[in-house]
Amino acid sequence: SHNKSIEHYFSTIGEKADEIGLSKEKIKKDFLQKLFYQLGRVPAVTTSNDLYTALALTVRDRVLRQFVRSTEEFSKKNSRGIAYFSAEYLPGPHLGNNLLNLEIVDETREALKELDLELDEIIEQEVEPGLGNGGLGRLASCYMDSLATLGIPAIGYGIRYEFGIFKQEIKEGWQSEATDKWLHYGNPWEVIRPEVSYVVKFGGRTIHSTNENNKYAVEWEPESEVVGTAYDTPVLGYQSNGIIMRLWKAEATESFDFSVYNMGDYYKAVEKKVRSENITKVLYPNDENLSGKELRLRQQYFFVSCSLQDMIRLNFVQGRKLEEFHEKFAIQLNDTHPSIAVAELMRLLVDEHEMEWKQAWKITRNTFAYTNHTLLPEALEKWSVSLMGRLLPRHLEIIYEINSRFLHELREKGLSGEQIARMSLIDEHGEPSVRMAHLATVGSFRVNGVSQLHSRLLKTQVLNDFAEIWPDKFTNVTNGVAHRRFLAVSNPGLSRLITEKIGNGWLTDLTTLKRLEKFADDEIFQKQWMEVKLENKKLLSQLLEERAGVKIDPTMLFDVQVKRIHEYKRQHLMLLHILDLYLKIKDGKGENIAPSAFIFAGKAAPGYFMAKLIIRLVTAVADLVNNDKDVNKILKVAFLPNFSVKQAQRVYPAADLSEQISMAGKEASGTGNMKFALNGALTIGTLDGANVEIREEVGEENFFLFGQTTEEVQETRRLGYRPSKYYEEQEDLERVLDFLVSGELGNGDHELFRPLYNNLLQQDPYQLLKDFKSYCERKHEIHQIWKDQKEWTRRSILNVSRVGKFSSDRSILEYCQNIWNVEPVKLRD
Ligand code: GPU
Repeated sequence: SHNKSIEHYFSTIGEKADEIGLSKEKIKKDFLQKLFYQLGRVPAVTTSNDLYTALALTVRDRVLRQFVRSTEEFSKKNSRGIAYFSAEYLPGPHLGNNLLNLEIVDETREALKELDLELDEIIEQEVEPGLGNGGLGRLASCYMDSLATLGIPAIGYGIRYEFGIFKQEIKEGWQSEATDKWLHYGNPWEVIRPEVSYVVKFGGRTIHSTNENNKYAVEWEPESEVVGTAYDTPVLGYQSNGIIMRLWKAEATESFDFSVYNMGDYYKAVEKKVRSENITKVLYPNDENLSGKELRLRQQYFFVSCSLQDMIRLNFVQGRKLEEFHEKFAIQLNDTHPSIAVAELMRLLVDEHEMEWKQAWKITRNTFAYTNHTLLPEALEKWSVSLMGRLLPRHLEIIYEINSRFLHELREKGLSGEQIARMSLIDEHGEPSVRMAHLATVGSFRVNGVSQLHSRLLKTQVLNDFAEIWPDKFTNVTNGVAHRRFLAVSNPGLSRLITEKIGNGWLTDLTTLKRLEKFADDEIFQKQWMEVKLENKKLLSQLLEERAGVKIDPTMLFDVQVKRIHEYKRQHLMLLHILDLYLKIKDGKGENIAPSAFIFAGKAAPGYFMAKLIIRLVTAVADLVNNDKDVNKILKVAFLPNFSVKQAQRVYPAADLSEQISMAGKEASGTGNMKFALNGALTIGTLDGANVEIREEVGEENFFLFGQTTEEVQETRRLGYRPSKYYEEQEDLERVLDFLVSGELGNGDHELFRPLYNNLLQQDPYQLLKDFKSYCERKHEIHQIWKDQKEWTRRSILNVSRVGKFSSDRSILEYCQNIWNVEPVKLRD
């Protein structure tokens, strides 16, 4: 059926597949032309990057064609457009995904084969844009995929970081960071729009006056200005639509350069240029932690201001009045990183477009919706009032004005002084600061969390005061994942098997996977299912041998935890358990242990000592286990360096067991949990984030639950948690913890892991010791079930057939219905 729909679509406007380049012949011809005319190469003399670039350019033409068509359609419909504001995106490699969406994978493979080239090798060349830290950035890109597929007029605004998330290398067991030069080989996917650019001001002072019409007016006299230029990357949806991700790059303004230049100070002019361009130089590598750095606030304001100016321009281009802005657009704030937008839109409307405050506020509050992605106190953004006043003096005034009107409202409602202080946009404790989550909540028409549990905790705890006065403002949208990328593109074996059984309807409606359920007990199907998994595990084994130097028998149980390294995610709980198994085997008590490969990957924020020490512990445990002849037939441990979307696509298809073991109440949703389940891994997990809903969907008998609930965690803390109690009471635990400081790990250095040991025994803020026992028990049970491969496979099939809910298509439809009030625009019949 491939090509049908696109062919059909274009045939309605009188074009044939060959003309629009979907045939093998045309792809081959264009590829050779790109190679020759764009790169000056003939097939006999090329580098692998030439081949990649030529193919990418060939595909890009087709992508752009789709995009232009959709833009025309969208503008005819003139429905409300969605602007997704996100400081991070993690699109992953474009090529394979675009081929799938254009439905030209086979044609392209054939075309290349005729030239003696391998499509998969070329795809492998791509360097992905690492413009995000982890889940939040990847979610933004999953949503772009679904917005495009569902035909929703949308644009993703963000920052074109010159250096994305650092490249992680492991040196002597430690993480080391190298700069990510993702643009080094060029970027064939973006289109530069030099004429789409805006001036952004910083610093200086405000001048308040009454103008000639006797109107109160404020002028912002900045200290400096930079220009933001748009770089567009088309994001294709499955079969038809395309939307853009518009990323801003900072450049020096001409006027500023010239004025200094004319004064004869050439170096000063250049210095200014360098300083301006610094803004979009590098992504802050902190995940769920504040940097509090001025440059970060500059980045946030810079991209938000460019984006809002761009939207206001679009609003006028489309012949609309500014008063209708909120009818034309909804803006989704991806966490508080872009929340300065609330003040910026007010500034643009009131100061630059001379709108009355009240009307501007009505528009603003009907434009923004805010998604919260964490409850961790250390991740709730705050900016010191003094920094904000220095960098964005007018915005600080606006925030004070919003706040004074808001607090006035609260007083009228009769709230207590204490409650009002808690709700204020300004935190007066210690150094005064602006609470960005409060600004986002007050300035939005809707606030959502990212899983049922998280949204409930948001309402009852972190933003409880707000939920009480505005109960209808709060809602939930459980996260989802781009299943086309994370199943169709990255797991072709399983996709083929599924499609053979139930057809390919799952590509556009993941819930149709439930048709697989009736084959869960089918022995032939089980066997095919196991074969696919085994093939995927062989591929991952090869990768692990290359990248981690660890040889793994692909028949082992692949027990995997891949995600950012964070204490709350408890990678170290998994490590304590591995050490427990190690010691048992050494004692000759390993008879019940299923041969297991423990696979880790993930980056630690460069300044987060404990997280880096956890990585060091993974490599130390790997050294110990992999080199011990008594153990290494039963256990292997590997750390796959530099986890990325590209790596992720090779990991999920090969996993048997998915580790989702955060302390309950801490993981807002998790999305890796969904990707694993979709690829047939079973989950061991706590009742945290979306695990709760995954378990609900797959059935409790198909989910390995352990650990305390959120309520129990909180009760434990309330009662005065003393972790050493568990150390004293549980011999196994005592032995494992003491082993950390025995000198047997980390080349005989007793002190290496002392900080971790002390942390666990003295504070254990994430209650690992309390959950250790139930975790080990569950693991034991898992190992017994693993031995029954049929039973395991049956559960694996059931898991896949029941996770249809977790497509990002479903999430986006919920945003449309419950938040944005827009209907998907269907381009085809
Ligand atoms: N998340 Br806040 C990030 O990846 N980075 C952040 O700065 C913040 C949240 C994650 C959550 O930890 C994860 O639970 C969630 O699934 C994801 O955002 C997407 O909502």
